[in-house]
Amino acid sequence: MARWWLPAGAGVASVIVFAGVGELAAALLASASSPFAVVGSLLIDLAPPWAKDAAIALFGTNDKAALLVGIAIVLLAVAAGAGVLEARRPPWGQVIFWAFGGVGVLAAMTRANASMLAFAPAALAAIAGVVTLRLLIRRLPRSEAATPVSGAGLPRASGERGVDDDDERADAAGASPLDRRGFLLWAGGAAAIGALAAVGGYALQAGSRAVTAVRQAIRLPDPVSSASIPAGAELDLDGLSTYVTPNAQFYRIDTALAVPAVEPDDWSLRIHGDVEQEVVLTWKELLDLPLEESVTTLACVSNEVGGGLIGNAVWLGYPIRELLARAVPSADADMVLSRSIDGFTASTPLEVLQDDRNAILAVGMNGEPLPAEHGFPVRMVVPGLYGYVSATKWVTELEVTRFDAASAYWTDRGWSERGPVKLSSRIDVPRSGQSLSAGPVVVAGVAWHQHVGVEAVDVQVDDGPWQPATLAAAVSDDTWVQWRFDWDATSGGHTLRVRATGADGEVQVSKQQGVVPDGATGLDSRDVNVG
Ligand SMILES: Nc1nc2c(c(=O)[nH]1)N[C@H]1C(S)=C(S)[C@@H](COP(=O)(O)O)O[C@H]1N2
Ligand SMILES: [Mo]
Repeated sequence: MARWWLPAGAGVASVIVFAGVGELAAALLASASSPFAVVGSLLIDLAPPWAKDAAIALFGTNDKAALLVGIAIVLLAVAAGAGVLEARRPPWGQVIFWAFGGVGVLAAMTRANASMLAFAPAALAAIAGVVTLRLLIRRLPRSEAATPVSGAGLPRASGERGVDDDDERADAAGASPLDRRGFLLWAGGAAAIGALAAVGGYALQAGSRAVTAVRQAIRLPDPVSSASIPAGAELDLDGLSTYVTPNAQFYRIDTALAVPAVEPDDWSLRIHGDVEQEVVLTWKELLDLPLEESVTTLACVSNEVGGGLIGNAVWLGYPIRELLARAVPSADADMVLSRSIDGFTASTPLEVLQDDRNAILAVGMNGEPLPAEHGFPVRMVVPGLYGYVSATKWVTELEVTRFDAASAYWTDRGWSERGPVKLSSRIDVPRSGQSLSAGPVVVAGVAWHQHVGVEAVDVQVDDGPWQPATLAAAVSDDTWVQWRFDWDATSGGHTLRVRATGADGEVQVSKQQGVVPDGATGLDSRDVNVG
């Protein structure tokens, strides 16, 4: 049998593992980032019009399927070559697999509204492919692994591999070459596992594919009242977080291994528990209600001082207080336990959902239906509380109850049962490591104290006095506010510190505390070197 046959098989088995891990990871981590799908989409975007026309002429409406089959054929052929290459000129076969992964990562990251984990499926696929390839090539039967060396005992050209190298390889890897039958079992097993993962991953994504299609077709109703963002809210400084955080950049935190795929037509919200009147609300009923736009900054209790687990969005939704009024909570109830379709729960003080703040059932985020990973079709947004006690995504139930009668997901894991957002501030610019020169330097960032408001922000240089920063405008106290401080920088190393003061006179706590159990405290600082 030809020398290349088994190594080529190793390459093919490895690429099947590559594809399988890619699909499975896409299903679990980053819906819509399957390496196949994103590379296909990239090719469609890059294809010149004549190629598109030709494809449609040839394959009609099956042009997309044809494209995927085409990608698969090219992938298999190149992978077979990579297997042969790896047997003869390692690590060039692995390099080809890394390149597969690189193309997948690039294609995923350049998609419009790519999630932050978009790179993961292709990256994990590449790792799995390379590991499989190395594993299989090391187990190649000796006779097959050999390079074309003519005649034993002849000196080999440097860099060429010969039979003896097998022993080295075996020692290093702790794996020894197998006989042909054993090798075929390994390669076949790897391919079978890969194929299973691919089919499983593809099937797991079926729900999210269907929901993605439904989501794209949704046209949300116009709000009865729109949010208007004052021109002065956006300082528009390079490196400063924008006032409104684009959906693709919005942090994502949840316990969902796979993003729940919820069909709006199957969705309903049940309000029950200590209420006079149980209320059930369907998607259609919700969309028929007068929906309002509001701007609210959402923050995670796990956000470290200076961290990025915070974002500000324009939400479209309906006040929860109105729905609670229909249900009529009993007089002794003090908490609403919201529950998502995947079992996550949050405990929100009843009075917070009944006062005049914009505690809403949200259906829209920054002008589009909620992205799947941000709770499509419906989530809660409550100004002033950390997400873990208020911002239930894929919400399906509001149970009116008492703090002494029920507890929520994170409370059962050591976090506080209540989670008001702590007054805090962050330095965005200068970025760490940014090169600065003496003279005027802009220091800027954001500060927040949701539902209370930020009164002032001060900046301290080294151990100098606290100096007032300028605050930008904001829609309301429920959002963060940008600030800037114009610093006359002198050469040398300096430490910049920021401290916010709330509208209630509270000064940001400078004592450092970790995030458990109810949010971090401390001041954000930046060490800079002025040249
Ligand atoms: N269903 C569900 N909703 C959830 C969570 C979750 O794990 N599951 N996490 C909460 C936490 S801890 C936060 S900080 C916010 C984050 O919302 P985001 O991912 O849209 O930024 O969602 C909240 N809602
Ligand atoms: Mo969170």
